[in-house]
Amino acid sequence: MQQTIRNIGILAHVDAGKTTITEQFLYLSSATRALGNVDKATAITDFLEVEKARGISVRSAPVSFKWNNSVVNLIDTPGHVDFSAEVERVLRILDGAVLVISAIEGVQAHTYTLWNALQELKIPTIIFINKIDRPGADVLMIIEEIRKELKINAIPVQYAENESDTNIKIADFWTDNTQNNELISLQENYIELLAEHNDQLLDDYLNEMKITGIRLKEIIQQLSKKADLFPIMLGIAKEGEGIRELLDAVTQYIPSANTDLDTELSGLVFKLEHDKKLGRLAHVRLFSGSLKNRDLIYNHSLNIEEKIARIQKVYTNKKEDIGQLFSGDIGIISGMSKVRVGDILGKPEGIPKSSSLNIPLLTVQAKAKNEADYANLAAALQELSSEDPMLNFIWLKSEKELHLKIMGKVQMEILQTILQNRFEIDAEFTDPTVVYKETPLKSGEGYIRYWMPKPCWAIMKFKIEPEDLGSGVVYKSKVRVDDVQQKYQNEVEKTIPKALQQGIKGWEVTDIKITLIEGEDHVMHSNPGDFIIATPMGVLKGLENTGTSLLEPMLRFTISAQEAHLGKITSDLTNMRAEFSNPEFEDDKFTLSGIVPVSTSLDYAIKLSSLTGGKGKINYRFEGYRNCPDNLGKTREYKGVNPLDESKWILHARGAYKANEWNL
Ligand SMILES: Nc1nc2c(ncn2[C@@H]2O[C@H](COP(=O)(O)OP(=O)(O)OP(=O)(O)O)[C@@H](O)[C@H]2O)c(=O)[nH]1
Ligand SMILES: [Mg+2]
Repeated sequence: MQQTIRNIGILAHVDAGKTTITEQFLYLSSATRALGNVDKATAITDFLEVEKARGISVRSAPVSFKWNNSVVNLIDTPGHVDFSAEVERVLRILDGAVLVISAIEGVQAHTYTLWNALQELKIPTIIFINKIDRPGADVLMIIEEIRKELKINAIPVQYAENESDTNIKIADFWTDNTQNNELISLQENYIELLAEHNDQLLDDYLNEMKITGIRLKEIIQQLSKKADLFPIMLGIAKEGEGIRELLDAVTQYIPSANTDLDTELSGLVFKLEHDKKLGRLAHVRLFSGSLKNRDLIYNHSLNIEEKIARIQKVYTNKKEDIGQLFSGDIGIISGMSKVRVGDILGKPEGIPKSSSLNIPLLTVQAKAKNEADYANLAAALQELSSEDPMLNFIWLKSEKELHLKIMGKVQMEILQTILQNRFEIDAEFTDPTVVYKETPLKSGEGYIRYWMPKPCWAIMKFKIEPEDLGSGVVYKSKVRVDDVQQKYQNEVEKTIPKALQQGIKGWEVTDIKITLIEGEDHVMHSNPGDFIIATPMGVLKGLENTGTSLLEPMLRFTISAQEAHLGKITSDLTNMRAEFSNPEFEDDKFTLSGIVPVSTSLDYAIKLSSLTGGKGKINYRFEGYRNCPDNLGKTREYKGVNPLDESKWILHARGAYKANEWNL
């Protein structure tokens, strides 16, 4: 029988047991000879020093092993929201996922985010309820919670016997001839649910025919492979309970990758590392075609060809040369010096799109504790930013400032440790600031006549108008090509996004409509560069005329806690400028939802937890930007040379344009 391949991601809220499960898989499949342990800092996929020291995963980590005649490429992912970018990149290369939920903590904030993405991308997923050994674990209750909270079409394939006992046993849910009345009635309920998806089953059920467990499991398998239904399994990862069954399930409920070789190359870079000797190491999943050492391959995203040097694969803790890589598999390619994470190799058709989990809403400045390390720090951040482009690293050379975008404080602490361990740089960060944006207050015009010092000629008038929240940037030109040639107009359009990177309050400008309403070029004097230089001047002059208002990022939240804390929580929320609905009550608990600024709620999850003795929960997700009064937000100085400072700007921009380093 031909060997199949499955690329699986293991996902969960922080601490649910992903790395522990990965370790058990490796051990059980004989990929490793000793069982590693996160609590003893010996887990294979938590290999960074900082992961060992803190007991949390920070990076996605692929490993490979064989099970049931299938190659399983498993990617252990970090659960902390601050590292969502790592998970997001991995989501695009999966044939299936294991979503882990702790039997005690249940559905947590990040579980919702992950589930939404898995659904959007229609990834077949096995739900694994872990830690059923913990006192107070109630499997049936947690299954109901999962079905209700995630609004998921999920069906158990296992059952916990002797639950409140230390002798808890995981049994087959679809066993025939059971004497257990509770199980019989549960089976009936779920058969009805399954019958909604299968007409033959519905007929047989209505005709009271005997339906075997084997047949039901087959139906569940078919539906799971299409991501129409999701099996729920149970386990105690720490003790290896339920692991063999979960591994079997990976090969039964998740479809195998396309391993057809007679097709054109198509691959995606989902992770980037750096090696001192080999340079950039691109982790690639092939969706079709094949590759071998020294092949010249086409990078579709960069529109260049690069020669690959070596192809390797990580089985457990070290990389091994494999020389070639075939459709459906993942491997590590070295030799491509320009490759970036997210790049498409070969043809783009058929590569899954991405789904956004979280976007960084905070910005910080990095500083070297020792002034002499400044240039090294900049180089290190450049390298880290190529591995994680969401860091959005900006190096303002004239100000000697290093700016990054981050998701949260834990990410900042981890970055500091990585800079220390990997680059031997002592760095610190300023307090994070929310990433504000700005938008025009009213309509107005910006006029620019750039015709001195010669040779140059670009005359333009822009109309600037505010647009609805969340609408982004719209640009149009009403100027005829007789007045401004098309090639110059193209440069204007291309320069608009750069011109909007910083408005008059120092933040990115959005929700804006810009129309080029008048313009003039010159047969002799005009150059494309003149329009590139003039556009930011015209746009910023326009913004100066319209004025801008600040926008701040908002979160949509749901809080649930005990009724006794309602008064304190609502007063906290009011102080945080939250808008919220009336609470809903159930038993002695209440639930409340609304929206709140990111800037006022940064530490609220921790505060809520200490206020409620750990029982209160807050879930939130990014809602969008809203207007923010100037005195409650923050304006910044313009970074770099300001286009409104005309003579300085022209000098700077001409120099940059000539040197081909156009960087506003
Ligand atoms: N009681 C109990 N503890 C478990 C079980 N599985 C894992 N743990 C413990 O839970 C903690 C977190 O386990 P990890 O495997 O690091 O969890 P993770 O999901 O990889 O965490 P992050 O990668 O940081 O998101 C460790 O202390 C484990 O020993 C289990 O089945 N029962
Ligand atoms: Mg982990």
